[in-house]
Amino acid sequence: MKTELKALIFDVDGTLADTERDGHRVAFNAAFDEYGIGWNWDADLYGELLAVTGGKERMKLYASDFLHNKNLPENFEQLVPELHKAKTRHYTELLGTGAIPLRPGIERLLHEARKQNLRLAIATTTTPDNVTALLENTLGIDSIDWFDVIAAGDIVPAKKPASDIYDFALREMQLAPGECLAFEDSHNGILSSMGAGIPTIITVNGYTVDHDFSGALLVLDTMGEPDQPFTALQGTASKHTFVDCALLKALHDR
Ligand code: XBP
Ligand code: MG
Repeated sequence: MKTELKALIFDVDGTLADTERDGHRVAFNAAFDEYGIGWNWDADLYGELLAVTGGKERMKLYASDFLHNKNLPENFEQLVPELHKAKTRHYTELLGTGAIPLRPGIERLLHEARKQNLRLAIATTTTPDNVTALLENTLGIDSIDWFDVIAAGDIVPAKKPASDIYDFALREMQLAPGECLAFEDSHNGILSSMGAGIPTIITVNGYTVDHDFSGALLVLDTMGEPDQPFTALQGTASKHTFVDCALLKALHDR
């Protein structure tokens, strides 16, 4: 017997909103300026640094693989958490200005899913404060409670591509992977969600359009809107032109 679709689990960065180039990157650079360390990550370099998830991990990757651990700020290892705190402050302030909107179709889909009693969750590598700031500034303060679990940041030992964050969300919701669908935008993201056994739908963005999404149920440019149809890049959505609960249930039953 087929399992019923009970929950939707969303990645945040790149999936709910295009946060990386004009959000996280800008906040990292503001933190580097604040601490006077002379680093500046341009949009192309940042794309390469997205190979690793997690902001602290990303700064360490830059130091080791790009600077070969030369001319690092004094006490770099100890400075990383401090820099990261400053980066989170800059990022949440930026979100407070309304600079980063949700991606097309996200708000509509969340409202519809709630009406249809589908449970909602978040599984992300970013810092919890960043998730609440994005939700509050785009959907309002009450939207935090729409999610059964907001699994974020350092609550698990291994970040994506490890499956830990999705495993955590499933445990918290007491659901089996086959009762859920995951939404991701990146190769590391789908490795994580599929590693937890959750069928996954992808919406790509500028940084991830060429990633390997083998095994995805569907790869789309966006979730689409009734007046803004999506383009399917991998997989078929039959007659559907935007992601709604009917399409999700059909994909889940396949
Ligand atoms: C998101 C990330 C995060 C953010 C920065 O990956 O890689 O590192 O860029 O967040 P995913 P923090 O969308 O796969 O979860 O600086 O708060 O770690
Ligand atoms: Mg992502």
